[in-house]
Amino acid sequence: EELQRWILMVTARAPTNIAVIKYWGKRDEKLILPINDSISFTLDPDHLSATTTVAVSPSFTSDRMWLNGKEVSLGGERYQNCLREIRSRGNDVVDEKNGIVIRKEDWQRLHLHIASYNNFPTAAGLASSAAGFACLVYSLAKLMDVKEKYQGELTAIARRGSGSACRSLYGGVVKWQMGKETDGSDSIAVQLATEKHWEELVILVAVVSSRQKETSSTTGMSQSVETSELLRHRSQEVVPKRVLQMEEAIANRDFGSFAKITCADSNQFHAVCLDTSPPIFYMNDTSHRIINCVERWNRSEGTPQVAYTFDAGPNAVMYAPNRKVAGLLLQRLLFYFPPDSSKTFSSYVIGDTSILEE
Ligand code: 2P0
Repeated sequence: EELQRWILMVTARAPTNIAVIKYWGKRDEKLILPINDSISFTLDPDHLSATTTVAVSPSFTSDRMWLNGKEVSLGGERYQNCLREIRSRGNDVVDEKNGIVIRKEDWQRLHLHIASYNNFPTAAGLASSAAGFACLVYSLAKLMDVKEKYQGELTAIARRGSGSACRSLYGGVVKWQMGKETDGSDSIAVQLATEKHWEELVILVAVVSSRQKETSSTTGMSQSVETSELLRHRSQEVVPKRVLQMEEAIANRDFGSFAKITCADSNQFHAVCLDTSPPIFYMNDTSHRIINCVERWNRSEGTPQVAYTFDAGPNAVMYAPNRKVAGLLLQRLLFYFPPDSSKTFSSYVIGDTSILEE
């Protein structure tokens, strides 16, 4: 009995990622298999990341999870799929110093406690599921000493939590290849370039509204697949070519091409949302003003200075080629959205990531 009073834990951190070629639409909703490839940049873990501690102990009587200090249900199918897939791959874990011996088959009966925190407000409408599920899968894999049988196996498990989560298991530039198998074994993320590849690039996040979005990504993309003809054209004709162009632009650090493709892909994604029945509106007036501001600046310079991209919400993410241009961008944003306006727009800069808050 005395020997059973132990707890073993692992803590890990995973950042969120921002897609420049968007994932929108599933061909298999249960396995979370997409209808096109997507490409994203994983952010620096100091900002917009999830930190998760997973613990196992013979004294735990059920699997439990706390998110930002509040207990949440693990009953959902996505959590259950991730837990089951990781558990079935668990290995023997022996901690001789503390006399802990866990056999691989024990993972099926031992219970887990999971505590996860986001270092950014969940309510800010910035993707938290990507960082959250990537971090959960990674920390559980460490705890249970899971070894990948093939490169990217863990990304395929994170994908079962949330599609975009598979891209957060790697840093730098990551491609989620849609794959062609029906079991999803080849629908994995691959790293296209490390974080060292394009170090001068600055990513700026402007929080336009912290209101929760009305249509979840999961629901929205399902409605788009059902009703949008533009999405069929996008996934079959546009994205395959765009992915190749984007890979080339990134490999060459060609900011002009990168910016053009990034903006075009964001705009087509939001056009697909409008083409959905009933239409989905993720951007608001402020989002549109930011697009205008960037487009006018880019046009006046004759070559793209910055790129913008918007996900399933009104917040803007902007890419600048270096700190100097990022500074000029921030100046422009502060001019158009002054901090002392009646809306008490305030700004704070956290390293390379600046957040404008309404
Ligand atoms: C992306 N988004 O590529 C796109 C762009 C939103 C717009 O991935 O149903 O939360 O969990 O697979 O991953 C958001 O979708 O959806 C997303 P599920 P997810 O980043």
